[in-house]
Amino acid sequence: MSNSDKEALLVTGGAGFIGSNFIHYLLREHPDWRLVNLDKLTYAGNLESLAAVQHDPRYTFVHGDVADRELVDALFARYHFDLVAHLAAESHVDRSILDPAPFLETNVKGTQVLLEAARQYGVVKFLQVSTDEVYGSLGLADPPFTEESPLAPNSPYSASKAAADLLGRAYFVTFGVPVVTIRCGNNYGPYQHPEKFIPTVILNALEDKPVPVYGDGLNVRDWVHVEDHCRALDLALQKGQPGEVYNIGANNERTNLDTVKTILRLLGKPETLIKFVQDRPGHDRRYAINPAKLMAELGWQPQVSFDSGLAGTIEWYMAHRDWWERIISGEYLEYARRWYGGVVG
Ligand code: NAD
Ligand code: TDX
Repeated sequence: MSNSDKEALLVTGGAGFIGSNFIHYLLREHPDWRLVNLDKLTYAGNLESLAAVQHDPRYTFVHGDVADRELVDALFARYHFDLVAHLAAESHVDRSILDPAPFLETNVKGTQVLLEAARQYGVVKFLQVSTDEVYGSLGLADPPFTEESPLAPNSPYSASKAAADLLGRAYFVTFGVPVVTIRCGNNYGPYQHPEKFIPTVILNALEDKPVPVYGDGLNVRDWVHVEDHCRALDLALQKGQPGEVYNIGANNERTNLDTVKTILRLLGKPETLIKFVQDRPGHDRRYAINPAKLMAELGWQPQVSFDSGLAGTIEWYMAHRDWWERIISGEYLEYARRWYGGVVG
């Protein structure tokens, strides 16, 4: 562990949506912490989201794969991490349906490599950033997921996340690695890749293009603003009990159709843009999360209402056209090559 009085934190997947928000959050909230961001810069990683902090002396970027054991060992040996926040993942359900293999490599093997390094080198806390999708799908009348709900993943993505969570559990029980697992519902906010639902709706509507809604549009998601997720991750790193699981939800259940209609209304666009398209195979019908444990034990409260969070997110995408246009055109990969000076793929 770190010899200095400053906390040394490894963030994996810090160039992604939640990871980049979390790095901005941590540098703001914890002026004394030193952060290392290990990210492979897949299509989902974007260093432009971190341009404002790239020269901050408290922040180091390492381009690499969490499943690369030699690299991960070298980083633990060099930086003596106190804390690990493991966010790196293949995260898009649709891609896991097209090709599950990278999900096993990154989400399962990558997690095991990090857990093993944490076991060998010792850490104060290992935060496994998981998802509500490991619990599967709810019927409309079912109570929200609790930490006791059985794991019943339905997509290759959620199965790989459940496998990673179970490895975390095993490393805690067998080896005493202080793993805390946190499972959040759907996030939204700045820096989310345009392939995900809310950015897809905003960007297509802004361009007057059809907005694709899967199936009948009545699937329900329980939305959490990324800032509220970041505050929960911070609390879990500092106060979470090893071996425990915490669910995060903000009581924001909406059908996809409601969400689309709200965004179209906020943008002043017609509902005729809605285009019902073929459903996702195995599409989970409803997620809803009971966050009572996180609230009672760690003192978390959501602070961003869905209405204000959605309006702020729309404003952010309107003000950052350059950020998303460069993703759509692929130019952000060029930026990464220049900044890192290496191969990005
Ligand atoms: P994202 O796809 O936006 O970002 C993932 C990041 O991980 C990218 O920067 C990517 O380059 C990096 N990465 C991928 N494979 C890697 C590898 N092998 N080695 C190192 N880096 C790698 O994902 P996100 O939406 O920010 O999600 C972050 C985490 O939070 C994931 O673990 C996800 O399962 C979880 N989660 C996401 C949501 C959500 O709504 N987005 C909700 C709950 C939980
Ligand atoms: O174009 C679309 N049209 C549409 O109707 C897209 C991209 C999605 N959808 C639907 C599918 C889902 O019901 O919208 C809902 C949300 O879809 P995604 O943004 O793909 O998210 P989801 O599959 O719910 O998973 C997300 O939340 C949990 C994240 O991608 C995961 O990483 C996280 O674990």
